[in-house]
Amino acid sequence: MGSLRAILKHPDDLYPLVKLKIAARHAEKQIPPEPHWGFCYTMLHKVSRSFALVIQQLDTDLRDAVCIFYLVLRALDTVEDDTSIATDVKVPILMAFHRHLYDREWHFSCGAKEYKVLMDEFHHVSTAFLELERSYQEAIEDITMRMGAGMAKFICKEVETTDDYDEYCHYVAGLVGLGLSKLFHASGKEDLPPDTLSNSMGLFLQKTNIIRDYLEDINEIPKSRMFWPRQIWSKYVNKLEDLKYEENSVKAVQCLNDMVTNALIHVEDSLKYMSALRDPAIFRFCAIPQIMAIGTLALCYNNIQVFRGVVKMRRGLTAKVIDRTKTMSDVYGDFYDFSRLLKSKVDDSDPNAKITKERLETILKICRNSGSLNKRKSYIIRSEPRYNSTMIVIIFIILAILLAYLSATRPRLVLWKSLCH
Ligand code: D61
Ligand code: MG
Repeated sequence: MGSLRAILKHPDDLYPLVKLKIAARHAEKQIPPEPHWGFCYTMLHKVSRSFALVIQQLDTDLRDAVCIFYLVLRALDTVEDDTSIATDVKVPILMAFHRHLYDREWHFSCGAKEYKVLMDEFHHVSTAFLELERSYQEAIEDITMRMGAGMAKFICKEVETTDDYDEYCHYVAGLVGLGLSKLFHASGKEDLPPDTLSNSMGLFLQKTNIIRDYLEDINEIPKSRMFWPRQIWSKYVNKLEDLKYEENSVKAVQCLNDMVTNALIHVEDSLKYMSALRDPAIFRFCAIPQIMAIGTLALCYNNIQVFRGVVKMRRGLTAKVIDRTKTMSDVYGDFYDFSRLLKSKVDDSDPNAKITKERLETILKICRNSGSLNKRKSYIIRSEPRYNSTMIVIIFIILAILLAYLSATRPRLVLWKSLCH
């Protein structure tokens, strides 16, 4: 019931949360009847925590292509991520994955839970892939080939320098950006942007993931996974895992702040990429994950919790972002708010304080120069809940209606549970 407290603390989260839940249910109801497409969309909802909803909002043929693109790469990543597969088995699978797309019989069992189902029944994904238009197939095949080769390269190589770090992130996420840009272009809805901009979109998301997932990756069984570049962490500790020990807290946070500062480099390109998009659905699909990323960085910066457990934006704030991101003004506004929040956390004693502030200032300036900041109301930076008597009455009525509704239809209790999850 921890989230009930969160809703009481942030009462205006309730409306977007309910709206999001309704949208998710609606999306689930729209799952196509053919068994292979049914499997793909069901799987998409199961394996992608954040991307399923935004993919679902795209128009039909592009949506199918992006859904298959996601599942193919998620399957490839499941092979990469399974630390129990021996290197000499793993490398050839990664290298040949793009060819398996054309073979309906092919499958390779690995991963766990829903990822294992995806791998065991991969024939549904290849069947759906074979029904896509050729231009979509070519883009997906090309990116799968390049990502598989890049992942194979890094199975045998550690992320030493920041250049290695950028190269690894290019393979696993920058290429997704390149592939998506090709798919958007093939749909006839968008121009083809420069590769460097598409790459930055992916790097910004992947670096945020790598920063946030420090503990999960280092504690991976049977073998820890290390993506933080030695060139950065060696300034603070002798071994990457030392960052998680309490006696190194000060160094750990400094290293974390260094990593966040490194990720901020990509914001400028990302904003440029998004500002060139024309289709509203594609725009939302691209913008929502980017806003979540800057929000996550603002939450992680100077936060020792990154080394102790999971640090995530609260569900209500995520729901608000999904609900309110419509135009580039919303993106500038959110980047502005989160950058200001981040800047307020920078302590002058931090070894990178100056460069961090410079990078944030650059972002703030771009947002200010967009000329769209004063048109909006910030919903991100607000320290205390603003209760008034009307609000309390409204919350009470909504809760009463919800409870009455839920107790009348027992199976729907699931809705309430998932809202409070
Ligand atoms: C616009 C909109 C979405 C974008 C984009 C531009 C540019 C790039 C990306 C999405 C990709 C961002 C990846 C960030 C999350 N990282 C991962 O999932 C890691 O795996 C990377 C390899 C598989 C990529 C699969 C993928 C992800 C998002 C997509 C997509 C394919 C296709 C279409 C749309 C979005 C990470 O996964 C494990 C984990 O996060 O738990 C890892 O293994 O490092
Ligand atoms: Mg991976």
